[in-house]
Amino acid sequence: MKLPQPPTEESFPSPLHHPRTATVLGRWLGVAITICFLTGLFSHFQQATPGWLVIPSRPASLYRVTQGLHVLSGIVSVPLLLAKLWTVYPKLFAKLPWPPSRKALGTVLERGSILVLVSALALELFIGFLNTLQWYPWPFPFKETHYALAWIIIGALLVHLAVKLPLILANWRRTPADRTPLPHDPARTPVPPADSLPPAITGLTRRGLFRTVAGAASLVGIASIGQSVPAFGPIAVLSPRKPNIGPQGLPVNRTAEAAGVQPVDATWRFTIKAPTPLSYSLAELQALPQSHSALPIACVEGWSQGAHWEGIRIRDLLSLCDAPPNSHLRVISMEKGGFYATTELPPNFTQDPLTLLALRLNGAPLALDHGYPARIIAPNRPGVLQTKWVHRLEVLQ
Ligand SMILES: Nc1nc2c(c(=O)[nH]1)N[C@H]1C(S)=C(S)[C@@H](COP(=O)(O)O)O[C@H]1N2
Ligand SMILES: [Mo]
Repeated sequence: MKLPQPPTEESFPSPLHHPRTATVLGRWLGVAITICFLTGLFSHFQQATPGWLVIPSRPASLYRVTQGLHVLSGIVSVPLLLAKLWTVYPKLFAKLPWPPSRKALGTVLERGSILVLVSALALELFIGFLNTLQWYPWPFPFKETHYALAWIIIGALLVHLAVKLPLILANWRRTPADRTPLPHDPARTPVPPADSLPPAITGLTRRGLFRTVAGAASLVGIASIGQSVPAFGPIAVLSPRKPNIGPQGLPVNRTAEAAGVQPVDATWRFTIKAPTPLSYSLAELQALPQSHSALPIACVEGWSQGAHWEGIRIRDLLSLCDAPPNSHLRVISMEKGGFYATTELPPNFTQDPLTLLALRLNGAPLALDHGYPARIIAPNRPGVLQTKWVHRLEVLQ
């Protein structure tokens, strides 16, 4: 009895497995990954700013755009990656050159780099998407892992591009074959018995496949973009937070209850550690000159929403306590523990006139879940650094 043979590369005769398809889909995936990587780096540097880097406080909505693009390009990469993998998976069954030679070594290294690329990318997109759902079913820290994987992906991608460059260049341009349904590659199709039907003609052209994949990518994009573009909010089935749903028309990432913060009473004081230390009651803060800022909350998880804030300019507070306007500030929340209980405001954020110790949001005192009695709101910053329930500032230099 003859045992069934394992498939070989030739067992997958669809012409859609052609390097031209892989080149086009790879290009799209490459663009999405590059956007995702660069916007991700920006977000990383916002949260861990290296000494040599000064992050500007303007344009005020820059982070809203970059982080919206980060999550969008990541989500769109999922169907692109699946399509790309489908196009090239017959390669998994290609025979290794035997006996071992230098060429075989090259092939092994090339496949190793693809294995690293695909597994790192799949894991990156998976944990990134779960993070937008605030779901962390793994024992490792999300942020550090997400960041390390990004570099592994970029390294493996560069190796992959270098190895495939001749093939990519040879298939870069559109050809008439993109538009015609091609018969299965006769070289790859097993010779049929004489009395059988002729080899099947596949119905889908390459262009048809490209349109299908572009359609799928657009669909997941449109189903998630509503978390930062309010007009698409009602159809944002892939995003857990809708921009205008929440107290005072603004979503809440962490409620006061979850953060263990209690409502304050009349004994509450707001203090500043500075050359001239200051201490205010809430009524005294309310009696200081108030300024307005229209600024978005742009969460690292992708949702964002514009809002109208009212409060005291940080640089006004700095002049009241005799600190220079470009002081570096530590912001301390009443929240105990947690990653965002204390944050830092670098000089160009403290001196920006839009940066406020906000007391009011959209025409009313801050809701407890939005940081009552006082919070930081600054332009071009990730939501995680817009500290809520602030009760103390410390001038660092
Ligand atoms: N003290 C404190 N401030 C915080 C947080 C927190 O967990 N604790 N969450 C941050 C995050 S992740 C975001 S996106 C914004 C959300 O602000 P909002 O709940 O007012 O929309 O608050 C930020 N400020
Ligand atoms: Mo956030």
